[in-house]
Amino acid sequence: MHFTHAIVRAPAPNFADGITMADLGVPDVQRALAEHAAYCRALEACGLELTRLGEDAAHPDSTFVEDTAVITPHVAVLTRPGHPSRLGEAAAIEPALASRFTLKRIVAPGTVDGGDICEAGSHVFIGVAERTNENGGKQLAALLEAAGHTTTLVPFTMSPGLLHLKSGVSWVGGRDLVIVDALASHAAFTGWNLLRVTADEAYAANCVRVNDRVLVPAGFPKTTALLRAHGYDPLPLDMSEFQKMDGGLSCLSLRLPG
Ligand code: CIR
Repeated sequence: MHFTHAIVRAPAPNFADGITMADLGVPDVQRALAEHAAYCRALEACGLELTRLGEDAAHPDSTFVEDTAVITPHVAVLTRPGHPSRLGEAAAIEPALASRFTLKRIVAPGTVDGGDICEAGSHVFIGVAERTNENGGKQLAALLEAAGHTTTLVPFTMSPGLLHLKSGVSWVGGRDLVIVDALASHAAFTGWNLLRVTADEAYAANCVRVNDRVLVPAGFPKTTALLRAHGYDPLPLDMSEFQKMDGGLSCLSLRLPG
């Protein structure tokens, strides 16, 4: 998978009013902006051209753009986010996507958050829990399969630290999945090469392969070493303020294949 572009949206001034289950305190918006800027520089360093959308104070969680769409080399799907306060984010990002892609859509009563969708080459794992419901997961599976992907629905139990499927599992290349203990025994991942993060580094399971690098949250040395040991080139980024809002590295961008 080679990415050439990404869409990002900086956190709005009311970013701290978003949804969170994390018990990590109130995020500092200035610091979040600095972390977001560093994240954007990292994507550019990986060779991506960025489309920077304006801050959207109508949606405090709108910096987490990944949840609004699923973009693969073969199909682009506008999601229908699963939390009522985030539903409007899909319409807000639609113009930026419609200018590039012929969009498919998840329709009611289906809901899908992009954070539940884990692409692993041409195979796609579709997490089903609170945000992505079974109806939405099946709609997405049908759209992806019509475009040539294979899919697996992965029912899981949402918990603090595991808001989305990708909070707990990321594909980094080949058959390699970085994964938390809570998901490692799931039948969906049988036959994959599981790079298990330790419980104290569970947040680092949300990492992102971007061309030659793997973006990882800073402060998780065992996961960074694990990735290096498997031949990957990790690029640590400070994510502290986004972690306070249950956000992982992947959710801050929509990466677009070239
Ligand atoms: C939410 O609860 O929806 C946001 N506060 C965090 C969303 C993070 N998205 C993601 O990891 N894909």
